[in-house]
Amino acid sequence: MKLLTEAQKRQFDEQGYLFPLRAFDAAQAATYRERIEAYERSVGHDANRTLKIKGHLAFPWLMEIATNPRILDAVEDLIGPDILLFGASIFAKDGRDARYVSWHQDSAYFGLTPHREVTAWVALSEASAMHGCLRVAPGTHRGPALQHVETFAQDNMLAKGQALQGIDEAAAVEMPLAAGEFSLHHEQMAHSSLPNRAADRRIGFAFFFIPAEVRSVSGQGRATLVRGTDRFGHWQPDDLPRFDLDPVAMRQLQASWGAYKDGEVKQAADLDPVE
Ligand SMILES: O=C(O)CCC(=O)C(=O)O
Repeated sequence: MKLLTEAQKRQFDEQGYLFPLRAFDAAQAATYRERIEAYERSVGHDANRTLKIKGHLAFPWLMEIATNPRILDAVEDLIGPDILLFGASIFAKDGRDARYVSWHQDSAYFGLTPHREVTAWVALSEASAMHGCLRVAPGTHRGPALQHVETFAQDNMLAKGQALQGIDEAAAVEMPLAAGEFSLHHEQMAHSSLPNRAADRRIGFAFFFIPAEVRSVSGQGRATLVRGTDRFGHWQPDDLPRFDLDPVAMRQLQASWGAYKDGEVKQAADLDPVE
């Protein structure tokens, strides 16, 4: 084991989530936050509009977070040594912001098989219960693929406002994090978050990791080997940013976010079984 204890690994396997773990200190988190906010000032809109699905292709320093050794050590303890990063999305709520994230399973839209993806949600500012931190519904990671209603609700931060019905709110577990900490959740874990009732923003970046054996159900996707060896070749390499907002990498980012948001991406429960 590289970072986690046996008890932490067991907790993840049985419950589907783990927190809090530290990636970097609060000062480093503040530096990353400032870079996000400098980008928002320069483009004149909130980063949620653009840094989605392949958000890590916008800036080399986002790849620096994605390859943070503590994050990769924890991920390796859960999915093994050959790790690909296939995506990353920002989830930034303003202070006193009504926006929320409805209950959903990432596995419904990721199009991966088998379901071994793990998300590291990294806090770049404080994410307490008051700030609308991530919440999970323990045990839902064991499946099955649940049916989402696509609401496209205005304050819902998900692209399709996809929402699971009937999740037991009373059993939900909140995962508060300090700036620089991260949580881990399994791709089938139902998760959500409430509005931010605090004055400060709540900024998190979610990084999506898979073991190299996992493939996309919709042909050869693109991903970045961040540790170990890829002996399977299921993924073409991403166009990584050589510098901030590298146009080549940004083209890939925009194409994948556009295809996800506007395209006909179907949820798993609507597809024929592939396994
Ligand atoms: O940040 C949030 O509130 C939701 C994050 C999320 O849905 C995810 O990390 O998959």
